[in-house]
Parts: sequence; C-alpha cells; structure tokens
Amino acid sequence: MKLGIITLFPELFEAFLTVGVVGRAVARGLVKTKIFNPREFTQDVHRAVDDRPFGGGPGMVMMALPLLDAIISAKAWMQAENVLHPKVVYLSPAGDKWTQAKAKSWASPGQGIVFLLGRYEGIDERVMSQVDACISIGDYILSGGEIPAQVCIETILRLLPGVLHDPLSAEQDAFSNADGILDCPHYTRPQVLTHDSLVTPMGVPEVLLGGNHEIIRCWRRKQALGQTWEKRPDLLENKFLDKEAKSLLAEFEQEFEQEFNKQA
Ligand code: 9D3
Repeated sequence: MKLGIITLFPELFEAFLTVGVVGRAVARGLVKTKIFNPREFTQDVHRAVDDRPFGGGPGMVMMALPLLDAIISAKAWMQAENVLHPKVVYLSPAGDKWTQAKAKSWASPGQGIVFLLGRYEGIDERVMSQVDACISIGDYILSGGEIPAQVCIETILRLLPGVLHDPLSAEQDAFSNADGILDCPHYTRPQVLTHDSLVTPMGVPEVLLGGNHEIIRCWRRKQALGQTWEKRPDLLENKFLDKEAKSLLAEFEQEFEQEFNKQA
C-alpha cells in the first residue's frame, strides 16, 4: 500500500510513522509513505501557502496553487510506485464520517491514498475538483487534518495482512468488533491487587482462573454483549444475535437487574 501525505507539518508524522503498529507496517515494507509539503511548491519569496478569503471575514484560506502542485507531485510518485489510480482524500469537518467499514474497504495492499490535510479555515474550494473523497473523524473541532489523517492511517494499516503480530487479534476483533460490539473486561497479574488507593483488595473473576476454555469463552462473550447493552445499546440495534448470544445477553440483563435491586 502507498500513502501520500500533503501537510504543512511533516514533523507531526515523524514519530507516528516509526512507532508501534504503524511503524512496524512501514519497517516491514507493507506500506510506503511520502510526505509532500505545500510550502515546497510555492513560487513567491515569502513561500506563502495561505491568503485572506475573498469576500472578507476572519481567518486564512490555503491557496490553491501549492496544493494542486503537491497533488500532482504525489500522483507522480504514486505512478513511479506502480499505483495508477490513487484516491485523493481531503480531511474536512464537512466530510463523511470515518468508520471501521470504510477502513476495511480502503485497506488493500495495492491501494494508493493521497491524504490532503487542511489548516487555517480550510482550502480554496477549487481544489475540490481534484478530490475523490471527503472524510471527517467526528463532530468536534480540531486545528487541522493531521490528527484525523493519523486516525485513518492507523485504522487502515492495522487491517493490512501481515501488520499485526497475532493474526488472531484482527480475527478476534472480527468476531466481537466486526460483529461491532464492545470488548469484554481483561485482567492480568497480580491475582489479588492491593494498593493504597484501594479500600479493599481486588481479585479476578473466578471463571478466568479455572482453566475451562469453553466456560471462559462464554463468560467473555456474555460480558462483551452485556457491556455493549449497558454502554452502547445503539450498537445492538439491527444486529443479528445467534441463539447463544441471545441467551447470554438475557442472563446478563437478569444478573444486572438483580444487582440493581440489591443496591436499591
Ligand atoms: C471556525 C469555523 N470552523 C467551522 C466548524 C471551521 C473549521 C475549519 C477547519 C474547523 C476546523 C478545521 C480544522 N479541522 C480539520 O481540518 C478536520 C477535522 C476536524 O476538525 N474534526 C473532525 N474531523 C476533521 S477532518 C479535518
């Protein structure tokens, strides 16, 4: 997979592209990235990349010409890397919401994506003629597209074959998370946790210590369904639940109600 990144702040990608899952994908050669700084495509002595908006008003707008040149340069690089039809993606608060489903459909080894990242109030609208997709990561205001691009890149690269240590992790996600529900709680050593901040020592659910893997699988699935029902009921709407899931969730709801009545 090839990723072009058009940004005024290349420094923001230095650590990002070398650390963790993303760093491993780069190190293994599963993805090749190149940064394009619009400032390098300016013509004037001041190397201006922004200007005042026609019609007046607050803030600055990213100028079209440096962006168009950066896009051409990113596409030329893609071609040299044997990607013939890269997707140009503008990260914008007005874009379509980023989802795991989109990440899946964009995560393929032969794919090329050019991320165009705005700063200031945004880009000259005429650059949109070169943009294939517009993406937002959610309804909150950031200062630019760099963090959203990192969100997209990380979600995509985790899905590329050969990137994750344990291929089961991706698959397990596929079981509970493409299933689109929350994860179960996790515990590790010590078995009994004591700390000055804790009123009383805390243990671990007995079932996890018993070594019966079928019972553990059921407990985890029940917790995952239960957590989702409690915290994100929207994720269960229009969801097909098999017989086991229905019965586990019914048990969870029953136990939850018992617990609730005890407290009342
Ligand atoms: C002050 C007017 N703002 C309207 C809400 C305009 C504005 C322009 C540019 C607000 C934020 C930004 C910078 N944000 C992004 O470039 C961005 C973003 C975001 O802020 N939230 C969620 N997803 C994204 S993708 C790109």
